[in-house]
Amino acid sequence: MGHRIAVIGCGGMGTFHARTLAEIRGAEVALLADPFGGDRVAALGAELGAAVSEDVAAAAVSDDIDAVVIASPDETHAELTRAAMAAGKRVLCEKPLATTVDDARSVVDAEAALGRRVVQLGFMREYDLPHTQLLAALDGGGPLHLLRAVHRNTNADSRTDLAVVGQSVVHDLHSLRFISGQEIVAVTAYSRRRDDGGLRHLTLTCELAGGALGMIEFDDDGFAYEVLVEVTAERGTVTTAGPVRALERRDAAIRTTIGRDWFGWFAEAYRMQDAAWVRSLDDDAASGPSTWDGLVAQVVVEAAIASATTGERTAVTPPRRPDLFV
Ligand code: ISE
Repeated sequence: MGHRIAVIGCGGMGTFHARTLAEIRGAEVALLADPFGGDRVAALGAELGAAVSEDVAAAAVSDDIDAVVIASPDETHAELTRAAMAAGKRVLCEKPLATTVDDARSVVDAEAALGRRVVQLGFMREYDLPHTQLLAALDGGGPLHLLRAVHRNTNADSRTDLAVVGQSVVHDLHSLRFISGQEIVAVTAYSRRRDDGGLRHLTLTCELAGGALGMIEFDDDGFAYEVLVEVTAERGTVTTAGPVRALERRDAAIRTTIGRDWFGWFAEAYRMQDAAWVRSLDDDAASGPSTWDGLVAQVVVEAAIASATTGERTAVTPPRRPDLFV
């Protein structure tokens, strides 16, 4: 027996969380909620010994559980998080926190009103071993000058700009923030679009408050799923992986080691994240990436979309920061 957890939204991500949590000591997956789950989620419930419901709103506040993982569609994250918080639940909310700045701010304000952190946001790269090693290697390296983040996805079909930037590039924006410890103050986007107008390639030059430059290179329709980070500091350059991978991909034996999606690349990071969240449930307050990180990221997401639309350098207006997150 452990913390009784509801997983809300049991598509690819929610199913992954449910199976991952079921392996973690101190966690009991008690409830799976998905309005469209059907036989698939019923089978998952049977596999994990969890109750199954189609009512996500009720699941978020159920007396039968004490913590909630929110992995439902992005536009439902903020409302479900607010409801779960109001019902006294601890929350692990998948990114993005919301699909609008106003919605993200409403969650931050609701948590600030509670006076303690109860939500962890699913920016799981903070738990990824290469990212943590890179951070450790930068210790003592002096001021940061240049951060480069490469993100290749394998989506053959177009997505809206909000989906591309708000679901995917948001990870890279958060990486720049947590690696540098600096806020992004302005963004300049260059983009190449697909024939139907969807974003395929996006580069974002991010000016950081401390003077460093962040470069994000994003491809929504790459050959395989890859995420790389390289940071140049005063006394050297550190990278999470060598760019030679792109050439090695021609070799079939190596190609199989690079997967088509993030479940392979980041599986261990998700496990570490979920385990850290379960451990934190024994503490009085949540830790890890916060709703504040989600709000700041969403503000930059909107600036990046504006820049990709106008082609202009776009300043980022910092949101008001409640004391809880200082
Ligand atoms: C997806 O939603 C994720 O969360 C992955 O981590 C990210 O790399 C991918 O681009 C997103 O679409």
